[in-house]
Amino acid sequence: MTDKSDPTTTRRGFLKTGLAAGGAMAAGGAANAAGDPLITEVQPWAQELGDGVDATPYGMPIEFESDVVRRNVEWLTADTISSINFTPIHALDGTITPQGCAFERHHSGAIELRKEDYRLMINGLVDTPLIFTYEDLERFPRENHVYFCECAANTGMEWAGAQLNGAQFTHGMIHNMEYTGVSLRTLLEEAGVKPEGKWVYVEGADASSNGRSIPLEKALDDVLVAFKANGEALRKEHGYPVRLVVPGWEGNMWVKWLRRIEVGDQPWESREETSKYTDTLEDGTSRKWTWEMDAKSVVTSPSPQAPITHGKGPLVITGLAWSGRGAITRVDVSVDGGKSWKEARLAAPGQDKAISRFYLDHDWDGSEMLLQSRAIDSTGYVQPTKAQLRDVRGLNSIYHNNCIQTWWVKESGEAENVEVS
Ligand SMILES: Nc1nc2c(c(=O)[nH]1)N[C@H]1C(S)=C(S)[C@@H](COP(=O)(O)O)O[C@H]1N2
Ligand SMILES: [Mo]
Repeated sequence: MTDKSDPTTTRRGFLKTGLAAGGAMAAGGAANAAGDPLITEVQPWAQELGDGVDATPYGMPIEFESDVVRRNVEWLTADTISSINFTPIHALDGTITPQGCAFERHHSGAIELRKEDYRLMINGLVDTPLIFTYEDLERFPRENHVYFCECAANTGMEWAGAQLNGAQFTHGMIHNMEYTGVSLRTLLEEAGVKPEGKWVYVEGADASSNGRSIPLEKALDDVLVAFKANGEALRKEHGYPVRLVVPGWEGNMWVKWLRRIEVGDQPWESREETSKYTDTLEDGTSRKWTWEMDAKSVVTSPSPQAPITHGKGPLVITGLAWSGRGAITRVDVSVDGGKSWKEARLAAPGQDKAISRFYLDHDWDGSEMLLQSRAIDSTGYVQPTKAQLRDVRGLNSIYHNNCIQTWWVKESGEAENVEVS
């Protein structure tokens, strides 16, 4: 990429020139092999010894990655206890979210609950009410599954117009982890659900209790009582020692510090499913029981927090796509605000109710772009534009905003959150 004015530069040509210039790619064209001290001089890290194996019994990210952290937006909530922070999706790649930077949403703060003090009760319309200790749960057949968890309020601040400047803030109320646990079906079968049993009520051990009604059909389908995430114990903030995993359904139902499951014959109409987590429409009425998270996607890079810094030529456009109704089958990317679309490359075949990573290997001509992505899932559903969503839902909603996101990428490579109508 020595000749930045040549618009015909192909990827292969680019790589060849890069090598010929002796590593000019990384140094932005300033260095060459002969004069680059990083190559010609023995560096400090090669003149001394590194850390011993006892330096970090549990490893933390290297200091140079210290900006890849959860962030909160102060004015969103009255305090940081009943609040939310956001996953730095603009800086991650692949699909698995490390627990240490996976968004947190608490209604009464993250509590500390020892395994020894943990109890899970199943009561209500069952043959035998049961109480499990943590050790009891470990003796049931175990399963492993990767699922995304998205707060229903993700992207909720964008209904009226483009507001928060960064994918972390517009789309970061999501994480995707591999869970280990026992299927809820197994535990319900152990207790024996009575024929009148049609719903379960799940609640947490924290002060908020965060109780929700789940139809029995879902409870017997793919819901997990999980105690590990990404191979290790759940972090305190994600519900240690045990949380509920409700694949494809809104994050609020994924009860953390799970303490009780009651079987009943009708829904409980709790706070979290009446005054909260319902969707107010244009005429003032509200939709309820909107559990499933519809197909959605976002370009994570380039984006406002991940500008293009390397000039025109080869550019990796990447992002995330997911659907609570199945697997992602296709993602399209537009660089012209939705006038034309190109099919992106999925890094792996879409998995049921899990995040997919997509890439578009693009040759950027250096002109401004209106960058969008559009997800399509295994039901054939196509992610809607903001206008299409507003037509159906109006402007009163907070939850379940799954519209197409637009980043205005400028000639400088900087990007801004904008709306295309
Ligand atoms: N017990 C309990 N469970 C809870 C909550 C809570 O405040 N208490 N918050 C819910 C909400 S609204 C969401 S979006 C998810 C977030 O899970 P996370 O904090 O692991 O990201 O947990 C859900 N489970
Ligand atoms: Mo949530």
